[in-house]
Amino acid sequence: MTPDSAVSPHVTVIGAGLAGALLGLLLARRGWQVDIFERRPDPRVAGYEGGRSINLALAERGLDALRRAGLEEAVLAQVVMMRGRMVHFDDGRVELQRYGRDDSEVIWSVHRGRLVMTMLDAAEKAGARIHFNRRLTGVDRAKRQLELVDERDGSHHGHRWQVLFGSDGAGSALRAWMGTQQTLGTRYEALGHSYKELEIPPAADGGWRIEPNALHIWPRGRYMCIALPNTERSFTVTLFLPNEGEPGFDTVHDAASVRTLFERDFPDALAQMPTLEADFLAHPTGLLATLYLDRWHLEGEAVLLGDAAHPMVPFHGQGMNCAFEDCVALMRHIDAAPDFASAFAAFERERVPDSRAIQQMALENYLEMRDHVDDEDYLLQRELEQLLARRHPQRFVPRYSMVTFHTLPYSVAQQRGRVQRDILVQATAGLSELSQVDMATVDAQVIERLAPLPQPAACLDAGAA
Ligand code: FAD
Ligand code: E1W
Repeated sequence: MTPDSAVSPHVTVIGAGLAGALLGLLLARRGWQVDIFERRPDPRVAGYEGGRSINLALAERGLDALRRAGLEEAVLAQVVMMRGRMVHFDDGRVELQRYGRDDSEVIWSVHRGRLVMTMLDAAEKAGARIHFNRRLTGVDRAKRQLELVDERDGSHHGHRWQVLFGSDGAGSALRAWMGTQQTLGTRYEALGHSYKELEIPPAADGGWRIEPNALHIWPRGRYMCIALPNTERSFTVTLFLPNEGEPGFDTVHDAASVRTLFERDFPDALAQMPTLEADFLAHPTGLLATLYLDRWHLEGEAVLLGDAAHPMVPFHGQGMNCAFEDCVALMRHIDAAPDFASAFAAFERERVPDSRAIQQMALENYLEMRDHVDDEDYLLQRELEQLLARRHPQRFVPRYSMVTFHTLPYSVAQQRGRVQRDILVQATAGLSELSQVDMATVDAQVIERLAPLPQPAACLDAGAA
């Protein structure tokens, strides 16, 4: 479908966050007349007031989408490379565990606000109209009229719509309204854990206080801290704790209790956090949950994407990456389908299984990082995994790598990950060293059960030919 072939070339996007800004840009580039409505003020004027983590890990899926949008260069000019996870063990040991094979397999720490602003500038240049301070509060389906409120003065505004794109995040107002028109098949799963953003500022001499080219993790069993570098040479630290318990956000709730927790469990981080108590008290506590939906669209009238369609826990660092991948997939279906109803249905059919897969893998990654990083069986399995990845680079690709450095569908990464784990568990059962593993049998298993992955370069060549 093209804007010329459509009944109306007007489309309306709700939310100018990560997904909304990119989708608005892609739609405008194709010639659609785009109106984007955003609850908050223009971050380019008002300064970015992101209520959530100030930086994000950008991986291959997100970068691939930005590349297609022509924004790779502009975005890579504002990132910090992260080569691996720097694990801070509770005995004080620190170890860098590389994410990939070499510096071609790394992830990038990017400032959320700056990234959104880069995309908004490009969207406006492409002709999109962005309306800030406009919160969606209601939809009139018969009159095709939106109700919007300006939160600064409470004033009400209207807008005529033809097709609605819901990129208004995890608390989506459009999703809530769609749920009043048809069953969406929603299932909410609270994690029982929340998070708080803290800071490691630059050193007195303006330098980095800890290693900049890594994602730092302090795993502590049922809870943990992480830190991502900012280009300003500071780090955004995120503390993840159960809502209740020892420790939990119910008992860690004031300056004294947060200092006690950090003195006991995160002393090396505490030494670099002069504003710990002030940050803890000033910043909101964020909830974590997964929301599964069976339906993402209402006929050809409305569709959900990004966090509005599939809120997930953040432990794989894929929420934004997945939202960007959604935008590219949705555009592909709009291009190919005869009308919005069939485009949205095809998008839903393709992406619901993939979003389920990354939602589940994100949950599993929380347990893996908090608990297993120093468990013996787990370490032997990881050792064998690395060996198999070297022996069968086309077939045995660690699940983390399939998710982070590849663009094959998440559901394929999950399925191959199951087969790989099965091979690792079977091959190491009852063993304590790599030298005891029967490699001939394991190699045969890999060849039998894991078809070679298509090579990205080969795909491109085949496409060009
Ligand atoms: P959002 O970015 O939330 O954007 C929604 C927009 O809609 C906002 O601008 C909002 O103001 C606006 N809006 C909301 N309601 C309305 C309304 N009624 N009317 C109009 N506008 C409205 N992902 C990664 O890929 N890597 C990471 O490292 C990573 N780390 C994370 C760490 C934490 C602690 C958390 C919580 C999440 C993390 N994520 C990460 C996930 C990522 O933040 C989300 O997946 C991503 O923001 C989703 O983009 P979105 O555009 O769908 O939603
Ligand atoms: C990444 C918020 C966030 C973002 C991330 C990651 C994690 C832990 C978290 C996953 C990971 C990059 N991860 N797993 N092991 N090390 N890192 O890869 O984005 Cl909590």
